[in-house]
Amino acid sequence: MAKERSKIKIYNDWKLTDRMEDKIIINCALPYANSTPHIGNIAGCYIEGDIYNRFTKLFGKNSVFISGSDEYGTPTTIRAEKENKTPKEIVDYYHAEQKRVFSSIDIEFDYFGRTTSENHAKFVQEVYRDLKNKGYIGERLMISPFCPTCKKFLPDRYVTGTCPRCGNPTARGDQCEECGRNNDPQDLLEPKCSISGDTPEFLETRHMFLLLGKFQDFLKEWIESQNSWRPNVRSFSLSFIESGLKERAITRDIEWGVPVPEPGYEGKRFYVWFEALLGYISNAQEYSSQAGNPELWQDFYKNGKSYYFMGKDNIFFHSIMLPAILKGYGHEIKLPTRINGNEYLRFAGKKFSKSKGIGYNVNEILQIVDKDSLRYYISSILPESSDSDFTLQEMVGKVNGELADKYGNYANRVLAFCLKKDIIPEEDGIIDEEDARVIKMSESNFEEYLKLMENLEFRKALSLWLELVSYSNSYFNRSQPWKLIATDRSACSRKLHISLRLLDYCTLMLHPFVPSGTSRIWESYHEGAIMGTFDELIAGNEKFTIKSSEIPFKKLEVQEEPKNGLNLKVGKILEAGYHPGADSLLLLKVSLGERNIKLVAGLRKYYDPDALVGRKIIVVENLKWAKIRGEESQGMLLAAQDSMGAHIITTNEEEGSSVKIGEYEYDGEQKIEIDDLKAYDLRVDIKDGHSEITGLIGRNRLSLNVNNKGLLIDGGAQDKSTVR
Ligand code: B3M
Ligand code: ZN
Repeated sequence: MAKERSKIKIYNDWKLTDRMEDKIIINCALPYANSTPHIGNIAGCYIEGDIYNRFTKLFGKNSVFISGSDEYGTPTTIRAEKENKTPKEIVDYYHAEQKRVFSSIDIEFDYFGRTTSENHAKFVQEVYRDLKNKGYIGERLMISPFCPTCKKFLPDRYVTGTCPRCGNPTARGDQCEECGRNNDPQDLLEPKCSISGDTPEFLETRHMFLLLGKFQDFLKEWIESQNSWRPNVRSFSLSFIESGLKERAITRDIEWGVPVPEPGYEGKRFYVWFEALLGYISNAQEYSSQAGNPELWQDFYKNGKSYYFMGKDNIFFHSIMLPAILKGYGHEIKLPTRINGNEYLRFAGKKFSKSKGIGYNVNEILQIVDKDSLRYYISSILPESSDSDFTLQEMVGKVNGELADKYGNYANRVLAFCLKKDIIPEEDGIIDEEDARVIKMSESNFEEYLKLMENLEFRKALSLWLELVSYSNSYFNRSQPWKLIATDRSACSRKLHISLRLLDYCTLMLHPFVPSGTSRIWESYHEGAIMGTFDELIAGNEKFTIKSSEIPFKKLEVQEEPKNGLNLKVGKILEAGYHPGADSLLLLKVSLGERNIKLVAGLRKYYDPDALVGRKIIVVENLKWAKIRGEESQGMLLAAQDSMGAHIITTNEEEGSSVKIGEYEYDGEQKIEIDDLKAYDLRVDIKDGHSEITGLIGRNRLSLNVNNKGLLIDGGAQDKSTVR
C-alpha cells in the first residue's frame, strides 16, 4: 500500500481563511480608570475580546485588539474626591493598575491607551467640528441640577435618588444600576447632591446636543439588517429606537474632560460618553503611529470589520450613539460589524460590583486560583445570553474535572507513554475503521468549533472542545497502545500519531481560552510555539518532538463556598410567662408552623409577656438546646440590642417560613453554639432612613429576608446595633 500523508486533513481543510475577513479590529469597552477590574468586568467583555483576538491571530488573521482607560468625567472625579486626590493622580494610578491586572490574566491588548492623550482630545474635537458643520449638533438651553451649597451645576452622577421605574433608592442621575434605566437627574424622586446631601435646584444652562433624531430612520433600518447580532442586543436597540431618539447633551458643566472648542464653553467639557466612544479610533491611531504606519488604522476602519465587546449596560452607547456619530462623521469609516453585549455575572445572586464590594476583584481571586483555571472557568460560564453565577465550588469542579482530569490527563498519558516506550508516533499509511471514524469526528467537531467561534458563541465552542477531549480519551483507551506495542509496533505508532493529532486539535481549540497552559503543552511535543506556526500547520509540515509529559494544570484546592449555617425560622408566640427562677427572663411557647418549641428569652425588662402573645419572631432553630436556670430553651429568638434596650426582630410572613441571608438559604446539618452566631455578625443597618438586618456570608454583608421581604425591628433600633 502506498504511503500517503495522514488522512487527518486537519490543517489543509480549514475554511476559516476564506470565510473570514482578513482585517479585524477588536475593541473592548474602555474601562473607567477608577478601580481594579473585578471578575464581573472580565466576564462582561475583556475575556471575550481576548479570546476572539487570540482565536483570529492563531488562525492567521490580521487582527488588532484595542482598548484603553476611560479617564475623564465624573467616575474619576467622584473617586478623586473620595480619596482626597487629584483626578490626574487617580487615572495615573488606575491606568497602570488596569494594565497590570489585564496582563496578570493574559488579556493581551495590542494597544491599551488613555483618553487623556493629546491625540484623543484632538480627534474628539475634530469629529465634533465636523458633526457641527454638518448640522448634527445644536445648542440648547437645558435645565440642570444646581447645588446651592456646592454652588455648582451637578453632573448626572452627582445626583442620586429613587429610580422612577424600579424604586431603587440609590439610583444615579445618569443610570439606575438595578434596572438599567437611563435616567435624567430630573427623573429621580427625592434627588440629592451626592457631595452635600442637599436637594438640588434645577436651573438653566447652555449645552451642545447631538441631534440623534436625525439618525432615527437610518439606525432603525441599519439595526434591523444586523442578522448576526445577538438577539438581546438587537431587540434592546430596536425597542430603544422605537420609543423615539431624543437629542442628547454632549457637554457638561465640569472641569475634568476634553475641552469644547466653542466660545463660552471654557468652563465646560465634553460628556465622557461622547468622547470615550471616539477612544476606539483615537487609540487605534496611536497604535498605528507606534507601529510606524500612522495611516494603518484607516485600513482597518475603512476596509475591515470591527467587533465591540461590552457589558449589557453599555449597549445603547455602542449600538445607537456610536453608529450615529460615525455615520454623521463619515470619512468612509465603517459602522460596527458586531456589537456584543453580555449579560451579568452574578455572585451569590447579586451582580458583581466594585462599588458595592460584591464578589472578587482580579487581584483577590488570583490568590485563590491560577490564571489558566480562572480563565477556563469564566469562559465556561460566560453570561452570553443570560445572567450566570460564579461559585467557587463550581469552579473547583470544572477546573479539576475538565481541565486537569480530562484534558491535562489525556495529554500526559499520550506523551508519557511515547516517552517511556521511546516510540516515535508516525503514520504508516493504514487507516482502520476506528481511525477513520475518529478522524471524521474530529474534523467535523473542529469545523463546527470554527463556526461557533466566528459567531462569538464561545461557551458552545468550549463545550465542543470538551466533547472532543472525551472522545480523544476513549480513542486512546480503545487503542490500547500498551498492548499493541508488543504485537504490532507500527500500528501502535500510528495510533499514537492519531492521538497526538487529536491532542493538537484539543490544544489549539482551547488555546484562545487558556493561552498559557496550552502553549506549554504544545511546546512539550512540537518544535515551534503554538502562535506563528500557522503556515507550517497549513503545509502539514508539522513534526512531533516529544520533550516532556509534564502538565501545567494543578488541581485546585479551594475551601468551600461560604455557607449559611443559620437555620432561622419565623415563629409565632403562643404563650408567654415569667421564668420562675430569674427576674430578667421570660418563658415562651412558640409555633414554628408544624411544631411548637419552648424558648427562654432575656426580654423581661423590655416586654410585658401579654404584649408578646401573637407576635411573630425570628428563631434560631438549630441552636443546641440548653437549660437556662432550670428551664429548657429549644432555640433562641433574635433581638436588636441598643442603648434603649432590646427590640425583637419581627416580620409579617407566616410562621414556619425560612429566613434567608441574601440569596443563601440554610445549608447546614449541625446544631450550632451561641458562639457560632458571631461569625454571621448580625446587625442593624440603616441606609437612607431604611433599616434592615444584615449578616455576613463569607466576605459579603447581605440582608436577611423572608420571601425576599426584609425583616422588621420592633420599635426601630440604632444603626449598627448588634442582633442576637
Ligand atoms: N467606561 C463603562 C465602563 O467602564 C465605560 C465604557 C466606555 S466605552 C467607550 O463600564
Ligand atoms: Zn431602576
